Amino acid sequence: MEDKAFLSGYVSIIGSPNVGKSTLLNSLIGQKISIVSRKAQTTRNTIIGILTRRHYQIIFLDTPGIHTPKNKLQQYMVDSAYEANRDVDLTLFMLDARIGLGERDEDIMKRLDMERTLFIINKTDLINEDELRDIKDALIEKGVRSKNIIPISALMGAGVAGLEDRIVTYLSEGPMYYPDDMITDKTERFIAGEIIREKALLNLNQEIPHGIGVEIERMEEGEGLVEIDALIICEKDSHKGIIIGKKGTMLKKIASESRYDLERLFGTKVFLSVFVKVKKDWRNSPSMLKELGYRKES
Ligand SMILES: Nc1nc2c(ncn2[C@@H]2O[C@H](COP(=O)(O)OP(=O)(O)OP(=O)(O)O)[C@@H](O)[C@H]2O)c(=O)[nH]1
Ligand SMILES: [Mg+2]
Repeated sequence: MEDKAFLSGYVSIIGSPNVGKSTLLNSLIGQKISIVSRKAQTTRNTIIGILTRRHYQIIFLDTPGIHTPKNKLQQYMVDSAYEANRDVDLTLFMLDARIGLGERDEDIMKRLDMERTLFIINKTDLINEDELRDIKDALIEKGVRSKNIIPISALMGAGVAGLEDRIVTYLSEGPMYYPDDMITDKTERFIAGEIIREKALLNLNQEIPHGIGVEIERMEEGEGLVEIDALIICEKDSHKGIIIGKKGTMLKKIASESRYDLERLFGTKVFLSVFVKVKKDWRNSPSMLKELGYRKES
């Protein structure tokens, strides 16, 4: 009997902020590689997740939510999302079932190749059958074929295995682009910074977390431990005070939650020290954006 050909391909996950793109990536890969929070604009860079099975490899691109940019950081985020969608074999265009098809979604749809797009209605655990039918109808009215509409709950894992099977039908004969034990292109250093940013997002309110950047200043492996010095960058002195909190309680909380996740990530003890520094308007500073990895080397 002849061996089955190996299939591979690139699949982007795009959509408005907060619809659950990173949750889906983590669910497909089976490990947390992209940070998640209930706040919009959590993901800032395109994160690659690699899924390798016996007969195929899928390279997923989790992208920042598409929104109207108000500063250079946000412009970078939106550009990254559209760029990731170029030359892919398939686009997963994701909607939040509670919101349905928003105005911005219609603009995004105009830029998609309908033949190579699956429409993913996520968070179906939060709606009923009638509401789901209404969203499907709205999509069909826009010219989407009903077989290309896939309801899932990324958080609960419902429909995710079926989605993977559908994705495989869009792959073509090709190489294994990455080694089979590699699940992301991001370095441990990058993921460490993201984990700290996630804990800041979870613990801080209003505009503060959106103005935060995390720089890993030092990361060294010692005997049975990893030492990490991190810097949280924020935009205002008043923000710095809030991030540190009364008697340092907020910063301690962010650091200890981060350490917990980092120890699981590295499978070893972690010594983490986190400092806070103000850099006014860093989200519009080309040199700071570059330093934090939000701008291409030029
Ligand atoms: N109930 C429910 N919540 C979900 C589901 N998928 C994601 N969420 C929640 O939705 C919020 C946003 O999830 P993310 O995965 O960060 O969303 P995103 O699209 O990557 O967001 P950005 O990176 O900001 O564009 C988080 O609080 C998730 O736990 C789902 O299927 N059901
Ligand atoms: Mg995300």
